[in-house]
Amino acid sequence: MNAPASPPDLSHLWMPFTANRQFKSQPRLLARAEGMYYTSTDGRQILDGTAGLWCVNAGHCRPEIVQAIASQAGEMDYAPGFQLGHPLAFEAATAVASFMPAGIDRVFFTNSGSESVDTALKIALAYHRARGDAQRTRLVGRERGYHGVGFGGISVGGISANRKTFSGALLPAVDHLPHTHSLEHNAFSKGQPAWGEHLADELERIVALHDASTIAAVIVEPMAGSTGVLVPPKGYLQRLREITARHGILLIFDEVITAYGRLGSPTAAEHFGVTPDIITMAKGVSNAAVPAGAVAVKREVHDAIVNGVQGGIEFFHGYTYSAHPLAAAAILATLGIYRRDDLFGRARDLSPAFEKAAHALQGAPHVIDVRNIGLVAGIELASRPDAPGARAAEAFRKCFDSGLMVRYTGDILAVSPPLIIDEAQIGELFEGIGKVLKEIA
Ligand code: PXG
Ligand code: PLP
Repeated sequence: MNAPASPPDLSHLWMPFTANRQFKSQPRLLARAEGMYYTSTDGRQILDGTAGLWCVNAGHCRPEIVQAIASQAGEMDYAPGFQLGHPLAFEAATAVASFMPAGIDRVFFTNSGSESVDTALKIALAYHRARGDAQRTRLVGRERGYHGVGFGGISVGGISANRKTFSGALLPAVDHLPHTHSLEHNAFSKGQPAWGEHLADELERIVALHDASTIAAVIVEPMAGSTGVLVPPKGYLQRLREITARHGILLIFDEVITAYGRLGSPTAAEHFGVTPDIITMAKGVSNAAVPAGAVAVKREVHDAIVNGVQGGIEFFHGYTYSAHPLAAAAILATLGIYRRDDLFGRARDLSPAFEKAAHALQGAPHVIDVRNIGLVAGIELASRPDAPGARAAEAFRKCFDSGLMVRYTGDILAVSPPLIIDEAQIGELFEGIGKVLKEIA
């Protein structure tokens, strides 16, 4: 299909997380996608360096996924998920469980990462209540954490821009761990940085302040993606696990970005060898072909809630579209591709070349840090003195104009391509970024 002759009316759509007025004065519109590439409405090929928004892990428009969605849409478009079921929903849950660490095999479906986070926080509260620990209501998040945009997610999240407008309405009992980012100690680390394990001990201070008996859960991204690729220091997640377990606090890994191969393993939990109690996911679970998310829960946590009541509904929570048939079909087709093509193994095999190409940017203009793990890299730029974020924004626009899609947050560029990328494309991506960095002031 060719690009429409005249551009659409841009005025009605209120765009998410976008500078609307600026965008509409200079729109960048995408028309098609296949494999590693987008095509813009002006007919340019753009190498997808970000898997869309960290979600198209198997590459774009995979025929098996397209076919699964299309045939399901013709067979049964929708089925209520409350008090009724459909076989694909159960099959999709079984498939999701097969990618999770042993024992984390009860699955609740949502439509997004934000919904997965709110669902996980509610499960944590319900778990303690079911066990007679109803006073455990406090939640602990982390600075620079991103857990989506629901009220639960922004409450435990640690991004001030996402919180300040809504600060009067955030959840009342929330604390935050310090973030683990330190250029002073860890600049240009490859993989997990050496410094920062002790930052997990801050949890002990929070426990000492409030008493463990009031704390329900700790939620962290095992690798914080959104706020600029913050790789966990060596030993840090292990220490968080040890402290939470000792105090009966649930540990939630928000794996919306990390699940399904980003680090070269099915989950970050498996990658780091740390097993939480609850894992949230979205994005890669359906290759983003249909909006979908899920929460995978340790069997004991599920059983405490589901076996903890006499009769009737055990957990008062759910979405109209939980396990939507099109989502279930997309999930099954996607997970089938991951397994058949061993895409996580591919990501693991490519990660040394990816690391090398990323770190070749050390010494490029403006670059003050490069960090990486699996198939994700963060390239931090020095900020312009009077305009934080402006340099990365310009780099993003220039990359797009030169046929490369990257992400930026603040003055950090993030690269997280589909796992089907090849070595030549990895070279193209980082060399292209290097070229753009030379062109901007
Ligand atoms: N948790 C984590 C860890 C995420 O990364 C969400 C929750 C929310 O998911 P939904 O599906 O509600 O958006 C996310 C989403 C970026 C970017 O450029 C990151 C996300 C979304 C959009 C852009 O860093 N992460
Ligand atoms: N608002 C109203 C008025 C509704 O009736 C519903 C669902 O029935 C919702 C919100 C929640 O929508 P969803 O289940 O898609 O999250």
